[in-house]
Amino acid sequence: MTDRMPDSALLAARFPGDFLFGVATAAFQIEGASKADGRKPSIWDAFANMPGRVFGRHNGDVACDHYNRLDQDLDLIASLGVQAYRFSIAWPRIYPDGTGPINEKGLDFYDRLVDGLKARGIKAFATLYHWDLPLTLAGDGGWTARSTAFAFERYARTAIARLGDRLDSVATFNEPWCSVWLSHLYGIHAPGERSMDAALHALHTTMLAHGLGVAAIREERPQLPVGIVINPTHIYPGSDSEADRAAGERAFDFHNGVFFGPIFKGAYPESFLSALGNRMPPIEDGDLALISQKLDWWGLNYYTPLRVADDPTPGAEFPATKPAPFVNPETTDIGWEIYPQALGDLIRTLNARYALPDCYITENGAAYNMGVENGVVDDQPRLDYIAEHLSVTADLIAEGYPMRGYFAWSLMDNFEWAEGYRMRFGIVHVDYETQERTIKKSGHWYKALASQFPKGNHQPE
Ligand code: IFM
Repeated sequence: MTDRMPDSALLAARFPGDFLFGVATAAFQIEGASKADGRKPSIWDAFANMPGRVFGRHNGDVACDHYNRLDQDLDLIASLGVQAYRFSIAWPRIYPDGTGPINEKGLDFYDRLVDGLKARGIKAFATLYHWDLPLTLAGDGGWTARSTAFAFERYARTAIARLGDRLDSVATFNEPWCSVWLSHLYGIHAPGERSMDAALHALHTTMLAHGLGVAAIREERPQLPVGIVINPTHIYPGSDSEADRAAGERAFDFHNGVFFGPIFKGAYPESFLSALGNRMPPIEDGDLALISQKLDWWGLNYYTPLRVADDPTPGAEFPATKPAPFVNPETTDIGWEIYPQALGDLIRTLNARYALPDCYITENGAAYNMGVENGVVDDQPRLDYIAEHLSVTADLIAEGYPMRGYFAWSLMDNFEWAEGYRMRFGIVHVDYETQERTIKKSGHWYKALASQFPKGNHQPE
């Protein structure tokens, strides 16, 4: 191992004592046990089992076998010295058909999970939807059908009625950009649809489900902090030309504004509506008021910026942009440009445009695929990536932005969606043959940092 370790004590001193350090995962990516205790398939089980959708036809049947190794994994989280764990609840474990009878055994698993966190003094940050829509609901049109929003509302109410007393925080959705555009327009994620019309319907159903979910959560547990996790991108125009700058604005509205607008301003962006509004599903009276209920916090998942140029092709569909070259040629193993300053630019831009509540960085991390050698995983580039992004986060705090916590993505290597298991984001390595977990160099470093904040009592010098 090299000893190029950014000094964790110096970095820690730049954060307030109540800043939360955590690690994050999602149900489908780690749990496995896809048929256990009454769980039925989600759209991701079906998608992964179709040839050509996921690298190597990998699927979530076993994943990290977390469902069967819960206590050991909770001990692992505790051993990392973090104060919080962000996980998602699998809707198909709770309502295997999306609606219909509750599956108590599914709830029992999350009972054990939150109890296990409490017993170890770790805060529980739950996400209700991290992409595993019960497959039965696809029969009605999945996220393109308004009825799915009401199915989500019921699921949210049930989950919070049972678990809400021990949660520290709940998010309705993880990254609606992915479950809307990536899944229904670009076809990369389940259900693999490539239609603007389908995507526009999925957009409004998702926003409505968020609003109905917030109301249901508040009815069940009025004191439980509620938010949503979004993955906005900072958009840099490829040049200073008027055309590229206008393309950047359209891209902002399409990739960010369609979520931030309805949630934080009660309206979809005007440019988006004038281009595509006639293809949106009906927006019924009261929808936007529900969607824009005040939130207690929002979560930012940040990895890389987006660089765009104008696409002058006649008839190019909104936002009519094409990719512009990276500025930093350095990428992570998944091919994403490393550009930490975009995290700062993004937070400043979003706060200038919207009245935002407290922010948690609910995901940040890097894909690097190095393995175990002599019992050690030397993932220095991941360590550097995390340290640099934390340094930008500390700058933002110094500027007065309400950054309240940081969750490393991910606790451990896991099912990276269309990339299968070939892309590794963990600060803990997983050997998928033996299920052995090995804390990587980045994980040891992160532990040294997080451990300086025992229960949020760190005193900056
Ligand atoms: O693995 C995903 C996660 O599920 C959502 N945010 C991005 C991560 C890396 O691609």
